[in-house]
Amino acid sequence: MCGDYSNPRTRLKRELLTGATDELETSSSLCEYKMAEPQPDENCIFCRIVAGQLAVARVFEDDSCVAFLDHRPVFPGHVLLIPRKHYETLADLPADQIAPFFTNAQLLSRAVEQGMLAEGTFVGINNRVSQSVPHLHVHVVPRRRGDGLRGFFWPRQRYASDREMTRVQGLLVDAITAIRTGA
Ligand code: TR5
Repeated sequence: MCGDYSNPRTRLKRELLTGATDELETSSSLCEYKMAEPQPDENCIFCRIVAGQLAVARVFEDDSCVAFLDHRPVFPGHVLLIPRKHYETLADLPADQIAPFFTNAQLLSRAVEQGMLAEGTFVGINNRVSQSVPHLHVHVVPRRRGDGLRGFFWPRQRYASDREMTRVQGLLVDAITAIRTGA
């Protein structure tokens, strides 16, 4: 198991698997577990943006989130939505923050479309791989037909067989069940 025990979720997993509790309070289920409040990280560029220490072109903010223009946009109007608190990836976002966060992502996807007279948007999150800033952020990029971006940015492949596709389906169904039941 990977060993970043400063991450409460990782520590909880270890606690569940080994019974080790360190200084943490024990918890009988993931639902009861109290996540430690994340502290602003002075080395994090997005925490510094939230704190107003770096000038950015803000387009939206509320109690939980800030949104601003990406300074190297894919297209003009490319916005980043971030939680004020320092959560590294989507997996780290607490359950009670999911609705506010994605409600704001929806608002921004409407606003980017409307404000930029775009035909659509691309909405995406890099988690760890290709994530250059380790503070959760949603990209909202205005899209137009013929704008040069082709769906996802990567080449596609086919499953080797229907059986292989079924095998992968099973892996994901099992993982989803394990996460939902805390197994
Ligand atoms: O590669 P990922 O998905 O992590 O996206 C990070 C995004 O943050 C990139 O699209 C960058 O262009 C954007 N970024 C990085 C900085 C920055 C920013 N957007 C606005 N203002 C920024 N400042 C002041 N500093 C950055 N390092």
